[in-house]
Amino acid sequence: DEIGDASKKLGDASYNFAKEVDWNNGIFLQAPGKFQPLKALKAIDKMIEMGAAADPKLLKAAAEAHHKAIGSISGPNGVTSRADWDEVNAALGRVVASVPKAKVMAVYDAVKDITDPKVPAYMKSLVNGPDAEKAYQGFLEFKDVVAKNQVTAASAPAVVPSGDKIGAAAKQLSDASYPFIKDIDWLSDIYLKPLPGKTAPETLKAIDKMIVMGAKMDGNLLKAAAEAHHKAIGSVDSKGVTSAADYEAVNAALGRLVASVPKETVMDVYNSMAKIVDPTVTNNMFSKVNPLDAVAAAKGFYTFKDVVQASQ
Ligand code: DGD
Ligand code: CLA
Ligand code: PID
Ligand code: PID
Ligand code: PID
Ligand code: PID
Ligand code: PID
Repeated sequence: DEIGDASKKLGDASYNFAKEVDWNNGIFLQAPGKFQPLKALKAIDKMIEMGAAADPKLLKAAAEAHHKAIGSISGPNGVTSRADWDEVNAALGRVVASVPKAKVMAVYDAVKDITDPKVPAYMKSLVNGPDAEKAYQGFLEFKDVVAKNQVTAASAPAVVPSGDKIGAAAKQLSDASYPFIKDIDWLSDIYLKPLPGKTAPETLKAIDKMIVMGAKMDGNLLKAAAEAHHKAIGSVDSKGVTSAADYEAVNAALGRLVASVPKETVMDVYNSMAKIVDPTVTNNMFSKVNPLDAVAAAKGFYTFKDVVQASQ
């Protein structure tokens, strides 16, 4: 396709730049300016809306391309192979082309809103400047090909299941865990801190397992889960807490999503996360909430998972 061809030209223009970026740099975990969690949540919300509008088949292909690219990483900077770099660009270009332009620009504008204007120049100062300029020029040409192939209407909204066992179990889980949800400090910057003692390549292994799980998920249920999160973000209070009803809808959507992949795929995520999440992290989280609320939530979760497993 045209986007695939254009990705080769983009690769010619940008792979030198890709090799110069230190992909393992901890700086990418930082907020790109002043820490403004509620504004950042708005930017994430725009990404969720874009993801929900995208063609599920193309999202799946993009997840697969990222998984493959993680497999060909080499060198201290963590760069993928030239061929996989091109494949990721092509896959993302196709995702972008599957949503209306306004949804893409809404992400751009919302991210711009939380990004200090000095960030781009600082990023450029870390690489060879002319290579960054060449890559940007290549991106501008690529985007014209994407725009030419872009849809004008979003894909149809998800079909949301109802009257199922997971929906009923989600009500129980949500009633049991909403007090815990209200105890959590959602506006803290602790969630942007690196995991103690873990390097980027170690963390990437766990992310890779999530990508693999995402690629196996039912596309309609993934879209439904994204829509449920978008709705939930719409009802957050000044502390970032969503309504009880929207919280329940998120749990139901995520339970159905988990049930759409094999148990081993879910356990691969859990086991790889358990390798990088030290008990000091979970204990620290626990120390900041009402312990009775956390235990009630945990009981709710371990009951819920049996219902999910039964539909898996
Ligand atoms: C937890 C899990 C929450 C941990 C929160 C921190 C996670 C941070 C994730 C880092 C993100 C990095 C990626 C994002 C970066 C993006 C960058 C671009 O507190 C365990 C041990 C292992 C815990 C770590 C693994 C967590 C994996 C969770 C899935 C990951 C999801 C993905 C996250 C990121 C992205 C999302 C999109 O399981 O877990 C607490 C448990 O810890 C406590 O241990 C459990 C035992 O495992 C279990 O066997 C049992 O003993 C239980 O139960 C206690 O404790 C007992 C009874 O058996 C129950 O019936 C019940 O009564 C209970 O007691 C009541 O207390
Ligand atoms: Mg989510 C999970 C935040 C958007 C899909 N997501 C999580 C949690 C965290 C979170 C609360 C990971 C850390 C953790 O396990 O804490 N997501 C979060 C935010 C946003 C977002 C802030 C922003 C909008 N997510 C989002 C989108 C999608 C997903 C758009 C795609 C549709 N997310 C997704 C999945 C999963 C998460 C598939 C998870 O599996 C993971 C999770 O919750 O695992 C348990 C602990 C969890 C909580 C504090 C909230 C859940 C409360 C449960 C139901 C009860 C509590 C049990 C116990 C006390 C602690 C967990 C024990 C553990 C062993 C399971
Ligand atoms: C400017 C000035 C003009 C010239 C110009 C110009 C530049 C405009 C630009 C630009 C626009 C632009 C847009 C970009 C957009 C990037 C979008 C990224 C989206 C990320 C998402 C992430 C996600 C996911 C995912 C799917 C999940 C949801 C999420 C489901 C269903 C200024 C040059 C024209 C770069 C969507 C993918 C996992 C949230 O106009 O004179 O330069 O860049 O998890 O969805 O699960
Ligand atoms: C524009 C203007 C509108 C019209 C429009 C428009 C276009 C927007 C577009 C577009 C946005 C867009 C985005 C693209 C992004 C590509 C990103 C590629 C990333 C590749 C990576 C590869 C890798 C790895 C990996 C992880 C490793 C690092 C690496 C570590 C720690 C402008 C059309 C709407 C194409 C990250 C995955 C292995 C490097 O909005 O008027 O056209 O395209 O090895 O991580 O090692
Ligand atoms: C233990 C001991 C026993 C008792 C027990 C026990 C507990 C086991 C547990 C547990 C397992 C477990 C699993 C959990 C899994 C969570 C998985 C989360 C996945 C997140 C993903 C994120 C993503 C995306 C997304 C889609 C994108 C890709 C991504 C596309 C196509 C220890 C109780 C049995 C919690 C997949 C969603 C946006 C990466 O066994 O005695 O306690 O928890 O962006 O894909 O866009
Ligand atoms: C298990 C054991 C295997 C069998 C198995 C199994 C099950 C795994 C499961 C499962 C995993 C799982 C995960 C679920 C996670 C639910 C997470 C809910 C999160 C809700 C949120 C709501 C909100 C918001 C929001 C953003 C705001 C904060 C809030 C800010 C900054 C165990 C079956 C494989 C259900 C986060 C979105 C508005 C609170 O593996 O043997 O069954 O379920 O307002 O953010 O304000
Ligand atoms: C213990 C012992 C067992 C019993 C048990 C137990 C307790 C475990 C616990 C607990 C685990 C736990 C985990 C919690 C996790 C919360 C995760 C929240 C994530 C929030 C995010 C918010 C955000 C944003 C956002 C984008 C911004 C950055 C952020 C930028 C650029 C010990 C009870 C099981 C509470 C990710 C989205 C706005 C950070 O296990 O016997 O009690 O709690 O602002 O992006 O700014």
